[in-house]
Amino acid sequence: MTPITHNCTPFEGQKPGTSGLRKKTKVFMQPGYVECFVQSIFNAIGGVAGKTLVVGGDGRYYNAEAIQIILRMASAGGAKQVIVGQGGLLSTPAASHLIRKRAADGGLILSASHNPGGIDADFGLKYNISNGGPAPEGITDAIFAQTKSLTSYVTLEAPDLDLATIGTHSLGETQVEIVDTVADYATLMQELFDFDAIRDLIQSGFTLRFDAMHAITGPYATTILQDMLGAPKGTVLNGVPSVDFGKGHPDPNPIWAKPLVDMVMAPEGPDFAAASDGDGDRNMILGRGIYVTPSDSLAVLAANAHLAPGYAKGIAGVARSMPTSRASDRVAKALGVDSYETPTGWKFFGSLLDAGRVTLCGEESAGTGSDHVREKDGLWAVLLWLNILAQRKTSVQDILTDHWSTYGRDYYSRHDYEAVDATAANLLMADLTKALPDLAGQAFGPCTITQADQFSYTDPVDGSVSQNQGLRLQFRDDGRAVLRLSGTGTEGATLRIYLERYEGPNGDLTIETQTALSDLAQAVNTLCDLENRTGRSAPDVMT
Ligand code: VG1
Ligand code: CO
Repeated sequence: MTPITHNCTPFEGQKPGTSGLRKKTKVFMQPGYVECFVQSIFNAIGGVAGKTLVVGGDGRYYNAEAIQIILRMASAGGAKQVIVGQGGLLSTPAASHLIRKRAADGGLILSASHNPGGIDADFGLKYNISNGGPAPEGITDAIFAQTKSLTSYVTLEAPDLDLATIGTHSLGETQVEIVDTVADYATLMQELFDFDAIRDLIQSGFTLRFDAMHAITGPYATTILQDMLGAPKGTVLNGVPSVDFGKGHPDPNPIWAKPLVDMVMAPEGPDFAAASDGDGDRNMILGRGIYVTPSDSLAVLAANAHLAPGYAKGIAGVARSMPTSRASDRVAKALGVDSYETPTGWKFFGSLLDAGRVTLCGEESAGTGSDHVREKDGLWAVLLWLNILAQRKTSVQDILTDHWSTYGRDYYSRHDYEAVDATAANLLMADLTKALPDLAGQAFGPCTITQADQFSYTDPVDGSVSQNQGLRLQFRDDGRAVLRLSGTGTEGATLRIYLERYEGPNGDLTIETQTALSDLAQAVNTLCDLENRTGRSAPDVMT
């Protein structure tokens, strides 16, 4: 099989966002589109000759076709080996683990994560580096530069490979190994957590549900929770992945996973419930009668991680994205370990994890993870929660109540305005940026701004600088609002407004969240003239 060079003209807009390139599926299906982006990745990393790559995705529409394109191009580029999940399926954390375990040079992950799937929905592709984590900005910038000047790509003429059967194939000079989707990941989880204790907890009558939302965690959760930990059949809901996620929106939050939330809020609901997203890196944690806001989940996990064998020696530090609440900082301070504030997106945690500065990382968007891989990891978070519950022998509600009475409570919510007119959203951000220097001292009802700035980040390990990472408004009495535009959407602009307010251990810890934040929300609405500018009277999603 001789590699064939095809001339091409660059596609516009192949710019990786918060987590890779995400577009409408039909955009990816244009002839040459995947090829041009993959060639740009290969060029940006100095080619793939002699390299080993991991390839897999969340199984959404076009997953299988895109993988065949990648395999042919990897072979044409001289790759030594490509390791592929059976059926082309790998969750994002499992792909990260496989890259590390097999000492691969990198990997390509096919997913648009929490975005819906299907021919009329979204598709995505991203490159991860040899540490198993998303490519840092230096590399994504180089990829984007390549996409703009690309003149040709190289591929093979070869039939599709059978991805369904475990084993090794030859494609040209390249060895393609099809591996079990779940096995290596399940083994890693077994090493980190006390499976016996969790099994005993479940045996004792503790009830749980896990909603895989018709996405990639179905097979992982079924193997781990039901087969290995003995949870009864029916524990995993929507456990068979489908190309359009059962026409749902695989985003584990109170809006899109409402049936699960309703179940757990009922008096006879399960003791514990959780859900994950399209590619398996997010988690939502619920206990009977309580939704655990992701920022609190990170803080609780940091305070209790030592109860799991994998973290028994304690944690080195905690990192959170800037819009994530400061709850985890309070735990880090009490533990006497470092805390870090990074821009949004898991790619910013990699250098801290590699340097051993932090053990746990988290984002308000339902992302939590540790140094076991270099991606956030939904099922990992679920298992760490279960391990903690097995040791503490108490309810999720009690763990939170206890946590707040020790550290105080960071009331927190994110308000999303989705698919807003992009020009209007950009103008809103530009105007607010211009106004920043004059905001300190301005009052909106009971809320007075004390400080306003734009977040820019200098990576403490490699010194790289990332500007324009969100607008921060600090309020009197320890309130905070952050505004930024999403980098994962595929339609118009999504405006995210993050609201939080701290209440000390002796304050009122039982206010309903939206009520606790209503003055702040109103202040931001007035300051930004939200209703006029977005054309919306309320957010589309409140987490
Ligand atoms: C969102 C979240 C961010 C997360 C990213 C990828 O990005 O806010 O915290 O890292 O999605 O997660 P943005 O730019 O839309 O705010 V996933 O599970 O979609 O890979
Ligand atoms: Co995801």
